[in-house]
Amino acid sequence: MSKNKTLEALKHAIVMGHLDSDDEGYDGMMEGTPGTMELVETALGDGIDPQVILTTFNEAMEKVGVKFESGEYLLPDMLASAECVGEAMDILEPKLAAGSGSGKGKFLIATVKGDLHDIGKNIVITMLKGAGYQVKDLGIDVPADDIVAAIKEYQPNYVGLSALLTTTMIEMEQVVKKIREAGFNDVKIFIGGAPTSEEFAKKIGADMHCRDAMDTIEKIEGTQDAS
Ligand code: B12
Repeated sequence: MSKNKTLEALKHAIVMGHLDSDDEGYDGMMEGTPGTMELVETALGDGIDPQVILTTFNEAMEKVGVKFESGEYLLPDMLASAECVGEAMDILEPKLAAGSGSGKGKFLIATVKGDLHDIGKNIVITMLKGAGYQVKDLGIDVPADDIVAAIKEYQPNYVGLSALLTTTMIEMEQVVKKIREAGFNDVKIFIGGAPTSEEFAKKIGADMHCRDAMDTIEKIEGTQDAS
């Protein structure tokens, strides 16, 4: 299979929630054919850059989102695709984090209260580790007060907040407010997640908005150059 075909097949497998060859996928017909796990191994074996594989994950999940929005997919279908990416990240993570140190600073990250999405956050974590940052992950659905308490304990240089819902991105404003009220004025606050934007980051007083994991690395390295 050519590299492009492998990536197309991988995207299709994720969209269809086809985890591995034992799994029947969304249409119940895919058992016995290579699934997400086998195709990620094939892609790596073909020498495809793990970053390119990550982009394929993104494209697949975009497509899943469109299917959900149109009513073609229900929640369990979206979850099946999410599971594919989650499991496949376990294969990719060691490749992306290879050769990492932890000397560039501490990064505390959380998905804000009310929000259960963590695929994007986990990709950002892997990339940060790979770039040499020490990362503390507070997980999903994290209340503002818990984030502030963790800052006190962990003393990070950076705090990252993730939200995928228009209803939960509003929570970020509370978190930023509480962090600053608690006197943590030097910690740099990064935000991300599909509904967020640079304009929104400015509005709520966050220091940085990042479109994706690559953008996060570029921007955080920019803050290192500046210091
Ligand atoms: C997978 C998924 C789920 C899974 C999540 C599983 C998991 N473990 O994460 C499940 C099935 C649980 C789910 C549930 C729901 N979902 Co959902 N979900 C998605 C979907 C399809 C993909 C999200 C994803 O993983 N994208 C891939 C990753 C790699 O991209 P990303 O998250 O954007 O992350 C990148 C950047 O944003 C950035 N980034 C992200 N976070 C951070 C943080 C920092 C600090 C930085 C710097 C950068 C950064 O870097 C990341 C990597 O490049 C999206 C569709 C979409 N297009 O986003 C809908 C979507 C987000 N969900 C949606 C909805 C409505 C829901 C539900 C309300 C459905 C329901 N009726 O119950 C629930 C809400 C549950 C909750 N309380 O959170 C809507 C949101 C609509 C809106 N505008 O608010 C979307 C957009 C689908 C749609 N088109 O309608 N969902």
